[in-house]
Amino acid sequence: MVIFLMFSGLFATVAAQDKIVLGFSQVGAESEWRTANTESIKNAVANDPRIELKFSDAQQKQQNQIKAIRSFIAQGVDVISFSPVVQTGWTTVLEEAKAAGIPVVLTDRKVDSDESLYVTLVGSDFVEEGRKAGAWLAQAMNGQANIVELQGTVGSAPAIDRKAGFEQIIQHFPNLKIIRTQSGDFTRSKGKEVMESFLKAEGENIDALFSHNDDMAIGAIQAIEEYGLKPGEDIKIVSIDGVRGAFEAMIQGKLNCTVECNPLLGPQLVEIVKGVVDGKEFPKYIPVKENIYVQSQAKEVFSERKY
Ligand code: GZL
Repeated sequence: MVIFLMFSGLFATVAAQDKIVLGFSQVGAESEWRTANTESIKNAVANDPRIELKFSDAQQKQQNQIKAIRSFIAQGVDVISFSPVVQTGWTTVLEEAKAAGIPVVLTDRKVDSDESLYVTLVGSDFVEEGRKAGAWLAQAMNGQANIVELQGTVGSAPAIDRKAGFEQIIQHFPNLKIIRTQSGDFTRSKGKEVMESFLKAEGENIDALFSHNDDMAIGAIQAIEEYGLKPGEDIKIVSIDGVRGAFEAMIQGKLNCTVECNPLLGPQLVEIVKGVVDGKEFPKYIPVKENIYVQSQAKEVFSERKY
């Protein structure tokens, strides 16, 4: 009997040590992309008996993410992970996590803090996404267009880097000009509102729209139609994410191109978290594989899309 108790105690100890509590702070629920990203993370954790998830939605506010990370530290979770809503302002809380001996894994977006404060970042190359969008538009417009730009959340890595990548390409075409640019905060409603102001100011002078995500592009499509122009024809549109709504808009001929930004990071994150606990080494950046899709492909690809 004593031996059995010893073994069951030993087993329980091993089992307890094996359990991993992961604290995850998500940006919010601002877009189809974010919804798919959250679903991917929750599903991957649900399918792994080793991991218990503590999930927090920051409603796109940095102070809420910092509060959640501090709460995870106080609870003594095993690993902290988050998608930073903006690039700056994380060093203090990351130093607190380090002092508490809790490893941090970044997903989706980078931070400006020293890379010694986190294990790795798993996410997309936003500069490359911007370059792909610029290259497609330059070719589609034969190097000549007045472009309006809907930027993502001010200060966020995707907004900063997608703009940089897009401009790296169009700077080579003197007749490709960004005539208006403003943030639509990655949401459909704000994208529509800003596009309405662009149309009021520039009207038929606009040849093309570059939107940092599909949700703002879908909002802009509504504004263009309400203004009396044909989106995808009078105004060519290229955006980023590759969400279901973008494929539906391409099938309707209202969007011309979407650059994929893969939100399905859940399985990769789960493997990284287990690896971190098990003492594995990781590179500071783990890229995600992505494509680009144009209108002519939309119908055949749509049924295979996973988000
Ligand atoms: C990109 C991600 C961006 C998406 C938007 O990895 O951070 O945030 O492009 C989302 O749709 O809101």
